Amino acid sequence: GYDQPSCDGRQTIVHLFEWKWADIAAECERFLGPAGFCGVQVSPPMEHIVSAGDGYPWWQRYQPVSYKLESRSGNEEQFTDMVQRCNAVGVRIIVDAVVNHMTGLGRVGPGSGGTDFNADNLDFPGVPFSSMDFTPKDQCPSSNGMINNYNDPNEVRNCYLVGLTDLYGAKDYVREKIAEYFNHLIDIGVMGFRVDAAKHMWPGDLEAIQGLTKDLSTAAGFPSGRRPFFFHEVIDQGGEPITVQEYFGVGRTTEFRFGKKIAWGINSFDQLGGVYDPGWGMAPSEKAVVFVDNHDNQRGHGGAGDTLTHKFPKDYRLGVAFTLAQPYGFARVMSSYAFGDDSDAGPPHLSDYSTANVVINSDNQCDGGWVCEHRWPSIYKMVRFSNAVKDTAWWENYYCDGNVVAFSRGDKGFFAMVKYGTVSQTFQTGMPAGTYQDVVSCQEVTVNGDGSVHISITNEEEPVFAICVGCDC
Ligand code: QV4
Ligand code: CA
Repeated sequence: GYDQPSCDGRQTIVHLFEWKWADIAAECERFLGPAGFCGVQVSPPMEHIVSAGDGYPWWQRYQPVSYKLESRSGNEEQFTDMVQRCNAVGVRIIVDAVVNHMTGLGRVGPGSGGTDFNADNLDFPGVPFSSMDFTPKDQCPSSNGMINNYNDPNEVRNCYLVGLTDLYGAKDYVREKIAEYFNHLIDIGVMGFRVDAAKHMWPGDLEAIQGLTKDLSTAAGFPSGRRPFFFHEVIDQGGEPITVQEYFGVGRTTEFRFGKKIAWGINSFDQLGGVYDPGWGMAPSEKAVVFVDNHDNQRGHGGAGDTLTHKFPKDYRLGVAFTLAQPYGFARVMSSYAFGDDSDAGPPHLSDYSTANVVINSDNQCDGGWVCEHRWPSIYKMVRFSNAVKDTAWWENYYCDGNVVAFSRGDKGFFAMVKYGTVSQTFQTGMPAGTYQDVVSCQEVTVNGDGSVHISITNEEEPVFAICVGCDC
């Protein structure tokens, strides 16, 4: 089904936000493959607007001009090379698919691939889309044609999201053009799609579009008959008529409530036990994509508020480590660039505003404005833990005293973290007796015959401990 990633059971993807294709290819080979990542969510690869007037912001890439693979991250040849090199080391590519709309009103060409267009005339010759391919005005109930009222599903789906020209997903031609874009990417070897603004598309239209997609490419190493993985960006925090549940037939959904729960829970450990709250309408585990923050809410865009980010490194590490240790949802790790107070700022760039290379220092951490949370030890090492415990049920032996949280994952793993100071304490695990190495600190511990273990967490900046069967430090 659409909700199953195809990466041999690996459990975590990373969003390499605004990275160039050549850098992602290198990162797959030198880091993500060995670390056990399932895949990479890449920035939208299609042709987009170029807006000097707005200072070449990151959000240019959420305004499609055509489905040519010509973006700030590179061209089609570079994209294909990335997909092949990542696939070769078992890391799959997930494309951020912006198909609810084309550019904002008032925008004119050329786009990043040199293609002309005129948004006010609804003319996008690079696809081509013309005025007949956009949602007819009489389908949008709002007075100015924009989405103002999120309590009206017709308005949310049929009007313009912040002035973005809304594609008419009910139309066969539109569905076919979007599916053609997806199939082109599937032929190149991608594994799946994060559907941008899916809340603004009718689930029935998505079902029709996805129904036109090919199975994953066997030439790229996928088993025959495998459907692409789809997850849908639906910001549902309760309180609006559009819910994540409407999208379960077409894949997984982004579960924004999880990130909020993590922020609250890191603030007050007592709340962490309730990260999955079905009473709040949260998606069941097998339908949820979970994350601590994303490229929007880390900078005050969609769904912001109560969000942990790399700007608070210790809390952030605790939040992500806990996310990767616990059993709910399919996890995505954010990898950012520094943006200070400028929420529009694009990625690190050269004087011509082309994206700068990612810089990796001798300590394996990033530089040059790239934050690379995914390389922080207590984050990437927990990817190994989550892979090792994947077949276990919900957590067991859950312990929380307000300052320390610990739990085991069946007979495969045990996790603990501390909020303030250090800890030296005995805990109950479900693990077989033996000697294990904490994947984070590399210290050795012994699990006794009764499953108990005495551990010490002494690194106050990275106060996370995890042992698992078959994991080395
Ligand atoms: C401006 C005016 C409008 C006017 C319009 C047309 O503000 O009033 O109608 O011009 O003249 C940018 C600008 C925005 C501008 C718009 C159109 O910020 O001011 O409108 O472009 O030119 C990203 C950014 C947006 C950005 C957009 C397109 O976050 O700021 O808009 O890209 O470049 C909701 C949705 C959810 C969405 C979230 C942000 O339910 O789906 O808002 N999240 C996704 C992406 C997000 C992206 C989009 C959707 C759109 O994750 O990154 O928006 O593709 O919660
Ligand atoms: Ca729409």
